[in-house]
Amino acid sequence: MERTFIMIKPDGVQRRLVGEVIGRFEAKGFTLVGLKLMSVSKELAEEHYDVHKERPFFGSLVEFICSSPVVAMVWEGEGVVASARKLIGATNPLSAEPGTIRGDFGVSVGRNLIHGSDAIETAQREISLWFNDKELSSWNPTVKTWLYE
Ligand code: DAT
Ligand code: MG
Repeated sequence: MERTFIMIKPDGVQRRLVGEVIGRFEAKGFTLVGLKLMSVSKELAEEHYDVHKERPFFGSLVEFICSSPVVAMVWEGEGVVASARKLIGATNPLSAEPGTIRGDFGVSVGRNLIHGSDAIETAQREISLWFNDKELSSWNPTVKTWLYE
């Protein structure tokens, strides 16, 4: 089953949006298989955002991610990687559609509340970067007969 890595960034935690975000993923029908609140080291933040290391905002992005705790999660379900990106919305919250997390709760790109893996291969890389196997639970969601035909 497909999995994706989702992180509620420091602004999302500080603004008390953890329950709201988890509620949206649950209500959609995805399954939570990993969850932890954590302070992020500079090394982990730099590795996570390695693809952006040449961008002008890289330093401030890493500093921001390390500034206050984040909530790291792994969610599971058919098509969850692409669907999570839709639930999250466009990178710039001002351009993000209403009904998306960024569209409903954000006003600036440097405070866009949440990260979601952008492709299946990225998700695999990010999940193994943030979680070890023992921190992930494969469980049988009994609701699935009401979610999938
Ligand atoms: P996304 O998080 O939607 O995948 P991204 O991978 O292009 O977006 O960028 C990673 C994060 O970097 C993004 O969530 C916020 C920050 N960022 C991106 N573009 C930025 C910019 N032009 N100025 C400041 N921060 C930016
Ligand atoms: Mg990205």
